[in-house]
Amino acid sequence: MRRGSIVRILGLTVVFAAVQAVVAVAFKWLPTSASRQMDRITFVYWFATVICIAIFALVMAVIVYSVWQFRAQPDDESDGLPIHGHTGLEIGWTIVPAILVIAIGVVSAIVLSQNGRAGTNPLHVNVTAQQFEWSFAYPDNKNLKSHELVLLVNRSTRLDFEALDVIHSFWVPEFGQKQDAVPGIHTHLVVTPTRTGHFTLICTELCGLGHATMRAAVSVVDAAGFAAWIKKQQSGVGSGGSAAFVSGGCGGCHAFKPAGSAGQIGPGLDNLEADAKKAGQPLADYVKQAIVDPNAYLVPGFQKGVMPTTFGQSLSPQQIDALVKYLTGTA
Ligand code: HEC
Ligand SMILES: [Cu+2]
Repeated sequence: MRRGSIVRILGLTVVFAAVQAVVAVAFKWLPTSASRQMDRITFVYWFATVICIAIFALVMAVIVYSVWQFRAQPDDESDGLPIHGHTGLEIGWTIVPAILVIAIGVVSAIVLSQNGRAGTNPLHVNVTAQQFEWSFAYPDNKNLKSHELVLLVNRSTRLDFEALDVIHSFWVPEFGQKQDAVPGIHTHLVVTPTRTGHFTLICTELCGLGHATMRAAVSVVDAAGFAAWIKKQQSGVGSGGSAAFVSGGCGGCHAFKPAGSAGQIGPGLDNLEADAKKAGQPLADYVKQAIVDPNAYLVPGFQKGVMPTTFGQSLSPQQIDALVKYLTGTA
């Protein structure tokens, strides 16, 4: 009888574990990893998941078996047996979970410490977060500035964060990690991309009205691609309007044919004349105001406070004039 019970409980355990294993494997719960750090985190997930599946299946099997096997008959009004516990069982269900939880803790601590290591020669990128855009500076490459995060495949990168206004948070789902950018505090994160491709950086800390639009393109490239990108960026940095359009990150939010950009967060900039007319302003004044004081006039259908209000300071007067000429087609 006792042996029969154990066999039945084990049988139920196997069935429950199989159902859970199917649920765990059949769905794509996480994005496909693109960093060494996420590979390690994924290992921790599976390590903990396998343990959880086993324990949950066993507990469910014991409960279901007991409910079914030891239920009272309809006319049975008698008391249950006076049982005072089972010391062996209690020691067992204390020690086994303790060992498992400690194991998960140790594995997690090892992964956390490995993920924090940048190695001896990381690429450095300074990340600036502000309402509502990301910008990146490359101190190893003459402090080159960009609104696209370009990383090298298989090269560890140390990202150092700075926030200019409120708390933002860096998250590229395929990299598997999140890191807050907090005003007044220096935070950092190590990323070692493992495959080339295009990803999206998402702000994952509710930071204001434009939070949902606070995204940036991330590209992982090989060494040749990186060198070519650096060269192209450095040659593009001048005082021209097209260069200011790139360095200002305007294309991330605006579609503008001459720049080949396709951003969808702000209005398209190919028909500014009509908008200036609607606002009742001369074209050049209208465009200049839209850049230095975006909230002064809102394009119908768009919200206040999404376009950064800092361009009046971050761009030089020459750059702003060049931008206005570029956007109005009078360059
Ligand atoms: C984070 C997204 C974002 C960025 C970056 C951004 N803008 Fe905007 N922009 C908007 C939004 C949203 C609007 C519409 C709301 C408004 O009028 O302020 C807008 C409006 C405009 C307008 C008025 C458009 C029209 O149809 O009348 C101009 C011109 C403009 N932006 C130029 C620029 C330039 C130049 C840059 C780069 C220096 C830039 N923007 C960067 C989001 C952005
Ligand atoms: Cu944000």
